[in-house]
Amino acid sequence: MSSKQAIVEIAQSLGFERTVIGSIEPMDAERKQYERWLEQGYAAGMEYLKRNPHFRTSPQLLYPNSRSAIIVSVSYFTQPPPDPGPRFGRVARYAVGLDYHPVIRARLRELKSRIEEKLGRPLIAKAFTDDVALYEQGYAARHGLGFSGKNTMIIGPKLSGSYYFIAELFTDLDLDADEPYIGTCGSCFRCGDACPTDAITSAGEVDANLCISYLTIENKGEIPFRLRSKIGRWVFGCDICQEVCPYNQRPPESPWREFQPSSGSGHYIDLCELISIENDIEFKLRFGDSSPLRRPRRFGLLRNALVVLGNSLSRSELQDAVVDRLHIIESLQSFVSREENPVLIEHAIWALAQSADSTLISGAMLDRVVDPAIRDKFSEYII
Ligand code: B12
Ligand code: SF4
Ligand code: SF4
Repeated sequence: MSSKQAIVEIAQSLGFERTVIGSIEPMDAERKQYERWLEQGYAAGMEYLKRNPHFRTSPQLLYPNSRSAIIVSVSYFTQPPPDPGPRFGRVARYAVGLDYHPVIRARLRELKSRIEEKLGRPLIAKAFTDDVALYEQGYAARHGLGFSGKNTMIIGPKLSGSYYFIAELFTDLDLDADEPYIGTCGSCFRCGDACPTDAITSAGEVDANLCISYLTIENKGEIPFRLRSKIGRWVFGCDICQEVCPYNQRPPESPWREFQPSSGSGHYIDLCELISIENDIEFKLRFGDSSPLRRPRRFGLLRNALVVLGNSLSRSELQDAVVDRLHIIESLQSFVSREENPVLIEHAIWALAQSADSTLISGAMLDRVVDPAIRDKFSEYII
């Protein structure tokens, strides 16, 4: 058995679904693609992506001494339970369990030890996933992990779909690199048609300024008014462009306990409980060190929760769900009375304003909105 075949088998036994080998050649064509994306302003406020595209497409610079990389995928797919009701927000599948970064790095270290045992020699190797300056999707597509779909996800062969993470183990092994996998979306554009914010261009690019995943996770400021209703129930991330993809009709379930909803916050999170978190210390206690939901911090996660609660209040079917409606309204009103952050106060008043009932917002509440332009806008909602 060749070293490559042995590596693929060991990776599979650890739960990595697909394994390909990457070279350390510069990725010139991918750099052009990446720079074009940046030039169009699609990176939004993610400043780190704008620094040094040359480095992100130069695997040879990533880890000195490496001669190739073992590129792997692992599924994070789990099926959500039935919708528990309007005061709950939806969490994207990749985040329902534990933060994938340390989990995958630990498994890659295990992969390294097992390869060392098999080859009978120590490896010079380093594990990466997402946290490094590497254009991972370009790298994965270049070496056949899958093809780049119009939703920009790397879609694996044989209906394995796109619900998986990409990770790499750079090593000093001299292995033959794999060729690209040829796949196609054909004339399909379901993802673009289904995207609530039209973030996917017809050329198959994602404009992060419009993407719910960016708006709810990476965005450090307010959520623009015009996009709030389009966020729907998504309190953290978004899976719509993957849910509608025909390649994702029967995705393999995640093999790892760490990515199961029972290991983390789960598919739905109680938003009234979330907005009762009063400060950063309470937030840290609630989410600890291993939840992906801590990334936008208290400010970002509560901002998202307020938008989703507003969207729930605006839904006509909620007019019959009296208990939920009252609970949401009381939680929002109490939030406005005690919160200090002006941007969060504004989002909470916006949420109350989504209800058909104009008596919910008092003049005293409006006094808490610091921006006069926004205050004027809200005054339309009170009698
Ligand atoms: C920044 C980032 C984001 C941003 C921007 C997303 C984007 N599409 O660029 C935001 C916050 C929006 C985001 C969201 C998500 N992300 Co993200 N993200 C990244 C990150 C850090 C960099 C991505 C990047 O370089 N974008 C820049 C542009 C240039 O790349 P691009 O999307 O590939 O776009 C080009 C191609 O589509 C290209 N194209 C067209 N045809 C072809 C053909 C070929 C061969 C190639 C190579 C390209 C290509 O045209 C575009 C350029 O003009 C990577 C990790 C990493 N270090 O690389 C994870 C990563 C891409 N994200 C990931 C995930 C899981 C998600 C979400 C599903 C999470 C969620 N559920 O909310 C969503 C999906 C949204 C979407 N449809 O893209 C996974 C994707 C795994 C996979 N199977 O592909 C990655 C790889 C992390 C990981 N290690 O697993 N993400
Ligand atoms: S993640 Fe959601 S908002 Fe972003 S491109 Fe996909 S469907 Fe659109
Ligand atoms: S939904 Fe259609 S167009 Fe979009 S990625 Fe899947 S196959 Fe491609």
